[in-house]
Amino acid sequence: MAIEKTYNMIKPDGVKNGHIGEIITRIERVGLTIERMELAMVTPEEAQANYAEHEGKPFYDGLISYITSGPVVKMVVSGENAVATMRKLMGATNCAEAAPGTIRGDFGLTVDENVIHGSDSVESAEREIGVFFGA
Ligand code: D4T
Repeated sequence: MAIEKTYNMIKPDGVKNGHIGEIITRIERVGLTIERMELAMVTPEEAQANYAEHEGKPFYDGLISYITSGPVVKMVVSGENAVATMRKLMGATNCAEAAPGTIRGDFGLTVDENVIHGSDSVESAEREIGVFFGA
């Protein structure tokens, strides 16, 4: 199994509601490595680049204003199978459907404020790390 890198981001609701520590604990506990980490605001340019695939959808404008509404924690996480492992830890996109024990299942209630982002493939991770940390 190859070592992968993935991009994760604790979203504004996760930061505002005080879940940074517990989320980081879960990532470390499973054996993944946090390689880079920064508390920052997402700029409108970064938000548009990250969510280009959703432009035109009914939830797009709300998504951009939410993700730029307060500080986030940007992370590069690495380890064996890091992309799939992080998505397993995060749970389903909609917190209302995410299983108990997952980050979204435990710390969120809705799809529009869903606590954490994680890349869906190694290719997306490379692109997103470029968007949020530079080349
Ligand atoms: P992210 O990208 O935030 O990790 O989420 P996912 O990869 O799990 O889910 P996604 O790309 O389908 O959605 C991106 C982002 O949009 C929000 N969203 C999504 C929303 O507000 N309303 C919706 O109906 C959907 C489908 C939540 C995550």
